[in-house]
Amino acid sequence: MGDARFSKIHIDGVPMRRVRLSNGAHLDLYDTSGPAGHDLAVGLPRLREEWILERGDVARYGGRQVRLIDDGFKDQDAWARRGAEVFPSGGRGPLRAVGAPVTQVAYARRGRITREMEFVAIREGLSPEFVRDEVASGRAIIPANVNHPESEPMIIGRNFLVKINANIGTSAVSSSVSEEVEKMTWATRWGADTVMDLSTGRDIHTTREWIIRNSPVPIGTVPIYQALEKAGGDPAALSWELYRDTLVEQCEQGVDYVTVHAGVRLAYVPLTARRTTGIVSRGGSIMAAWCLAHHRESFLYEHFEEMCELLASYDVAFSLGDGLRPGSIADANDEAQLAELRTLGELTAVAHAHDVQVMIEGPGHVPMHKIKENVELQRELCADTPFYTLGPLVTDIAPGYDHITSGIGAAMIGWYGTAMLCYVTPKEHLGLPGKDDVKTGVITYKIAAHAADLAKGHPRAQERDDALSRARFEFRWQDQFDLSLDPDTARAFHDETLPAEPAKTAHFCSMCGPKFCSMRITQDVRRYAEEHGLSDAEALAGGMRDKAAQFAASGGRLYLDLTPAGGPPPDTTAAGRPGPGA
Ligand code: IRN
Ligand code: FE2
Repeated sequence: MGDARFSKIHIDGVPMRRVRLSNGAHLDLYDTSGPAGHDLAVGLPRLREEWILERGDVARYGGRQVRLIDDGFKDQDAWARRGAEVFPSGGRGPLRAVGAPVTQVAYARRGRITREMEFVAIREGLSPEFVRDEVASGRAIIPANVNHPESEPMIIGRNFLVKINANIGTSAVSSSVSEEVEKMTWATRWGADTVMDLSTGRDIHTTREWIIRNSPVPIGTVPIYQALEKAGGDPAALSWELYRDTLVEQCEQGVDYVTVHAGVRLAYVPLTARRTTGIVSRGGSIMAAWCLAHHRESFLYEHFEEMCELLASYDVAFSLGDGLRPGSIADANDEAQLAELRTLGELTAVAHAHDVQVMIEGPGHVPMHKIKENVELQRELCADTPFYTLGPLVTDIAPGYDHITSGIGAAMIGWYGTAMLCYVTPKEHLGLPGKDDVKTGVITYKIAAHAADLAKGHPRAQERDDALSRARFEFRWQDQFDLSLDPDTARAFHDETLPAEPAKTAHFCSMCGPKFCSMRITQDVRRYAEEHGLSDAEALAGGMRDKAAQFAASGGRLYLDLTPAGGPPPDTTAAGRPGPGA
């Protein structure tokens, strides 16, 4: 998309993608792709650094990053080694609060509008006061770790644009650091609002360092994954101390929000015994295994207040994990799921009391008729905090197509008020997503989120649809491509059948051919009406008669006016000509 019809512009410092239309107009679109053309080994410019420092409530200290970075870089390729000299943060120690919480919610509650809130207000087209009030109430969060100054502020809440998250990350059997950085960049290019690094296996710290330093969007993680690696892969060997150290390490590095499965309590584990698919959450199953092995209450639940104090001093947000989410249609909205949700409500109140930002994770696998109840219960039990759901998949019968089964649920749940949708790729349940899967997942979820924005009546959402509809009606093909979520695919599909440049201005495409284009006929009708002083209905009748006469005169042959270079279009049989064997 690097051509002249697109450009990155800044409105009061906020990046937008300007689409220049062929009729002289333009449309500015929300843009998640971040600054272009930087050196990966140096990282992105630190947009927020000054904002953070001028507040005067954080200080640098000797963190533990440098040593860990050295460990992690043992067998990376050359570009990675070069970066090791630069990272982390130019060798400086991480920032941490010197006293009171340095969270966006703490500022908002004191009535303060931060630079982050101003940025978000421009991005969303709303007033900074509204943004502040939503954050103060806990209805929205701005994930913004003081150690991730490279991020461009964004907001997650039911009264803002619906956001989407893309999961990436290495596993023990697949993928390298550079591949994951590329996936992150790729995901934000297509519109991911946040990215979660779910790396397991080797080099977790290093992978994350590269991702954070180059990410213009907030980064989320599930710290229990790294803690489990440190425990040698044995859940029973986990401890609060090991977990806490891992959490500190990630806060120092710049992780913006963390999934914490603190709602998986010992007493809830038996509730999953008769489920069709038991516990499907990775983090949930790790915690359940720990609780059972020690026959003790979850250390995440017991040490929750300590965790709040820690997160408050970096402004890391909680994403309270749904460790007991249903993993099948049969298990949707069952007692295990709802018991956990009630506990998440209780923990929300604790986090809010500590001025920590919170959102709540939700399912999973839920049939359409049980989706609404999920949103209503979450709102009621969790004080209207942002809901962040994984899909949900509305049926289990389509492995290989779970971006679609879940995209349906995502659109519905977004419409009911879910603030962020965690994407599902076609590889779900089958394997680790590659680059193509990441793009498919992101585009699918942009569709779901945008459909929800439209249904919720967001004026900016409608604007884009109207612009594209007009371009389609006026046969401005280039504009139609440029306004679409995936211009490359739209253009490629069009060009498959009509590749010639004149076809980009033609008043038809190969779907209907020149004579059967409804939009062209409508335009002809309007012109006919103007010329003959008729009403639209009269003109339509007249126009259709004329068309019928023309068609009959042509002997019923289509594509009279245009035979593209390289032979006739392949779908002429569809237009009534005899097919093979006829
Ligand atoms: C989102 C909503 N519910 C779950 N998610 C995401 O699932 C969560 O944010 C994380 O990215 C991913 C893996 O979570 P589990 O399987 O460890 O629960
Ligand atoms: Fe699943």
